[in-house]
Amino acid sequence: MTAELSFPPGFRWGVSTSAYQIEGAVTEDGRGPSTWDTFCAEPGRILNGDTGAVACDHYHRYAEDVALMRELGVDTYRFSFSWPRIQPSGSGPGNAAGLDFYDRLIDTLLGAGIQPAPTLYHWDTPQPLEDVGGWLSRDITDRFADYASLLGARFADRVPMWITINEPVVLTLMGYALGAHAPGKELLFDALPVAHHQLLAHGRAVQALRAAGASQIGIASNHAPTWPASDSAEDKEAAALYDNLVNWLFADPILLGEYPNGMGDAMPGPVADDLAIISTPLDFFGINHYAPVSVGAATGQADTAATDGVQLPPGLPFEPRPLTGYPLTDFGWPVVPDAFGELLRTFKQRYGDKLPPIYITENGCAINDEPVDGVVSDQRRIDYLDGYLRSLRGAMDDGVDVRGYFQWSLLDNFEWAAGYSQRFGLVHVDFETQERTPKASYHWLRDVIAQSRA
Ligand code: GBH
Repeated sequence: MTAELSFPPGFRWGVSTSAYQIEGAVTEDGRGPSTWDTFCAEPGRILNGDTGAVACDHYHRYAEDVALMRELGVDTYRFSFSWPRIQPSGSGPGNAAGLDFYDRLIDTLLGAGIQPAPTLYHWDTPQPLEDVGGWLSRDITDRFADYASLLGARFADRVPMWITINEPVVLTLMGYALGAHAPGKELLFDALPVAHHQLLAHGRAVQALRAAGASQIGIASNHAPTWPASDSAEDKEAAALYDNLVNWLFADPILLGEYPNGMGDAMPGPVADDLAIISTPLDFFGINHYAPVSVGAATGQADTAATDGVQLPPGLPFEPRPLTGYPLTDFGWPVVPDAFGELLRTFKQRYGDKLPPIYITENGCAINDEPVDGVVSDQRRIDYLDGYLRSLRGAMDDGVDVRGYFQWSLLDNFEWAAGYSQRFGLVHVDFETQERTPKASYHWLRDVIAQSRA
């Protein structure tokens, strides 16, 4: 079966993680508090009261984890810098011990022949910045530009690929509009400035990194093909609005220099000047993709799988509906390989020659199989990856320029509001003992990568 999964020479294979989800060591070596430490401490926020305080203890076990990557055969590792480890108060000079950790990690990766591809920000804001307004305040864009300069100055000589921000849509919706992620605000449409400030921070970080000598700079943006629940005009209109809010509100400003459908009017300005910065050309566009979503006009029967269990407030002009007829992952997300190719073709169609090369910066699924006699037989993850990789390959045959695929995730880890209940890893982690057990899907992907290089 895997023989047909052939990819062009030079196609990059990677795995992705993020700091708060794997590192642990949240009070060590001068790390400051983050919004996620705060959020996890609030009763009822995270399933089972889980926190990222220990997570995969990657802060101490990074060498073992890099060895697992090397054995898997990936050439790229996407991780994130913990902002509160580097600037504990959110501004000022770098914390030496925090920077040293990333020196060790980066040097270990390079020694193993693996290209580091760090993300500057994967949702863990230094708490002192949140205390003065967080992403609702324009000031954070200055702080983020300084943070990017600091990282560029320190690491540009050894880091060949950079990602500014992970999924600005999820921070906006889950963090500030619906309150399911840190910082837990429920502002609904008043959260829109959070989108604009992240986009502006992204553009300023691209410029700061380039000024520091970095090259190969992009973003990791989450996208879901949005399908009208029916052919009715009401459902189509609701789906189009949702599509603009979750997909194009974030990609259009970056790739076209404009907001979709006049949505810029809702943004804090000077919007036109900001858009010139936001659309600073990128070396690549990173797409995170998991599943499509079906959307219809509001009827009060919203499906909460599409909002990761969050009940949408009444009064919204749209609602996600169950997408029936597909297998579900253990998180309840539908498995629809064809939607991946559709998404990539949509990007090519929408942006044409304004679209830089694409990297898939995340794709994967929660399949919660446990070890039996030391073996994790996660055949459903293999089926998911096989289907999605073939769909991706088909889009490449249709002319979409995809340069690499980074699977989410190397390890089972802290899955945000779901705590440790959802396992996305190719490697099983026993969170009592920290024992790592490569799953069947790890061995399967290792073979796919090896064959694609043969
Ligand atoms: C990513 O978020 C995150 O970057 C990463 O930290 C996280 O661990 C990983 O994914 C797994 O969750 O419409 O049925 O697809 C992805 C966030 C996932 C949010 C899909 C919306 C919709 C469910 N998105 N989710 S569905």
